[in-house]
Amino acid sequence: MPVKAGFVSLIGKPNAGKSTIFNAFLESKLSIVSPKPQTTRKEVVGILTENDCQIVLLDTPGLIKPKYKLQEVMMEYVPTSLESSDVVLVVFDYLNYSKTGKLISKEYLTMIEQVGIPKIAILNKIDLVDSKIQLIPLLTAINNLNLFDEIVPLSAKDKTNLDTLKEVIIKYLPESHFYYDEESLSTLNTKFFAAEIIREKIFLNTEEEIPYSAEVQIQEFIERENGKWFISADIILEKQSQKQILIGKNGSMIKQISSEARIEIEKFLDYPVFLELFVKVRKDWRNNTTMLKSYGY
Ligand SMILES: Nc1nc2c(ncn2[C@@H]2O[C@H](COP(=O)(O)OP(=O)(O)OP(=O)(O)O)[C@@H](O)[C@H]2O)c(=O)[nH]1
Ligand SMILES: [Mg+2]
Repeated sequence: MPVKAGFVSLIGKPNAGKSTIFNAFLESKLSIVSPKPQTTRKEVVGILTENDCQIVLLDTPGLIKPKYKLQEVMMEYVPTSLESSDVVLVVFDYLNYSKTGKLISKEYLTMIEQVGIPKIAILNKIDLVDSKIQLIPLLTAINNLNLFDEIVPLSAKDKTNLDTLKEVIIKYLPESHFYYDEESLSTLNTKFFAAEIIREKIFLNTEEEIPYSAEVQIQEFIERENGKWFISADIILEKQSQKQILIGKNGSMIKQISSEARIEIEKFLDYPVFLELFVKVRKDWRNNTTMLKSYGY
């Protein structure tokens, strides 16, 4: 039997649940998740290989109108992911639609319209309805776009209907050789995931502009005695006042972030880790092209 393989991008508004779907689908937490919008900043690659198919899933930053350079770069990942994709999954979430009554901006609708690949709409967060009837307005609105080959309602949180999603993706996947080793989970390295885990803990523990002004750079990632790994990372902020908040009273906030991050990094790597965090200030880094480049954007 011929094998199928291809690249599948996940796009949609911030907070729609793209990264939660990505992790649930891959049964592995590779992409960071938070209740705040704009958690994902770069393309995250995850690979699912089964006997006769390989799905290379691409998680992307939520669609926004950029207000500063970092957001401009974040939005460049979306068309780039689409260009390399064989199938696109556009995520709509029940909660956002029930609050705003809006599906997606015209600009991004046009972008999706123009890609000549199969398009699957995902209606996420269906766990929030008591009755399926409540989904009808959103289903109708998606259907009226006349854009999608399929619509899959699911709950990434409850992991319902993910098998249907997989079947639908495979249906539209081209016949192709595998792109990566069957054992590969991602093309990204452990440094990337460690930095992302630290960034997630910043998103979960801090408020207002701090998570958006924070960048994480791994400085050292080395094995020390007895198989214990030493990781040191810089957390870069934009202002001195943010540094004080992130450190917290007697260092309580940074200790909390560091402890949560270390536990999760250890779980991810499956070995003990010593994590050291340094908080630095680089004025207005989000608008500085040279700094953004040096941070891998
Ligand atoms: N109730 C419910 N909440 C969900 C579901 N999927 C995701 N969420 C929540 O929605 C929030 C946003 O989830 P993310 O996966 O980070 O969303 P995203 O689309 O990746 O967001 P960005 O990276 O900011 O673009 C988190 O609080 C999730 O727990 C779902 O199926 N049901
Ligand atoms: Mg995300």
